[in-house]
Amino acid sequence: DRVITVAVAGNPNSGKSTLINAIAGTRLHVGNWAGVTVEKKEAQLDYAGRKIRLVDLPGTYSLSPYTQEEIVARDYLVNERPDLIVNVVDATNLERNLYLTVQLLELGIPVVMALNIYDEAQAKGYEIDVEGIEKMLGVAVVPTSATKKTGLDELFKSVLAAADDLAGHMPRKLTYGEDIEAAAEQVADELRHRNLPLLGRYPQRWLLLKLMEEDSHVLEQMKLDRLDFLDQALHHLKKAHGDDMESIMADARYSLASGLTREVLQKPELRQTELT
Ligand code: GDP
Ligand code: K
Repeated sequence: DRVITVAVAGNPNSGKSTLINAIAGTRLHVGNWAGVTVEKKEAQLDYAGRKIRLVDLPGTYSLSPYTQEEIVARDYLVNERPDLIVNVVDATNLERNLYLTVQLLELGIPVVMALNIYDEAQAKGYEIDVEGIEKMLGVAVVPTSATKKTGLDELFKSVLAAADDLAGHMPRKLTYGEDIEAAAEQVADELRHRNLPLLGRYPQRWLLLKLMEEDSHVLEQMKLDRLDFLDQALHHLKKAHGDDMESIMADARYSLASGLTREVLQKPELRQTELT
């Protein structure tokens, strides 16, 4: 029987460790990621007669190429291509957590969201439109509480359902605004005309967005020192926004994350102080 590889990704303090411990317990193996002092936790699980390999990625806020944790997480996702990603999201910090979610969706790998710390969100009176998140992102969303061990069965059911139909669980392609998408088209066009090394090796949308960001790590790996075509395609965008590409792309992702949060999260009204 095929082993389903599931990468677990999330922000620091999303409860990822607690969740993985609750799921895997003593079957967890702890080591290090190759070449770095970042802890690697893995577990082989049997669930409903299926074999699942869980790989815990370092907690990160982003998939930029700056911290060791970010590099480990993104290299794993891009190079190893797990069957799916469980994205652990802190339901009490939806907007910030969705910034990473947006980046995970760029990879074109099916995502199941564990909407964790859901108990606390409920205690705070937050109303979260779970189905709304599912519809807008094209991912399955399961409310969980890692500390109370609730929602874990449902999470695994969703993981297996996605594993059985990976193609049917591809996330929605999020668009980043007209001018960015137009420039992306231009870059994509240029790429098609060039026989670049490693072009076929990366997820295409992810690669395109990383090139747009002028991501140093990707440019280096692709041995792209001649960036004239990127410069041309991005010149207007940079001028119009008065910013560098990295900030422009980060803003686009933040505005997606905050727009989504506005749609799906209702916090209780702050009570007006009664003056009578
Ligand atoms: P990590 O950094 O993502 O691995 O987060 P941890 O697993 O260390 O959890 C961070 C904090 O959140 C700890 O104090 C946990 O006890 C708490 N926590 C984790 N999951 C939940 C949850 O589902 N509900 C509540 N209320 N607290 C949680
Ligand atoms: K922690």
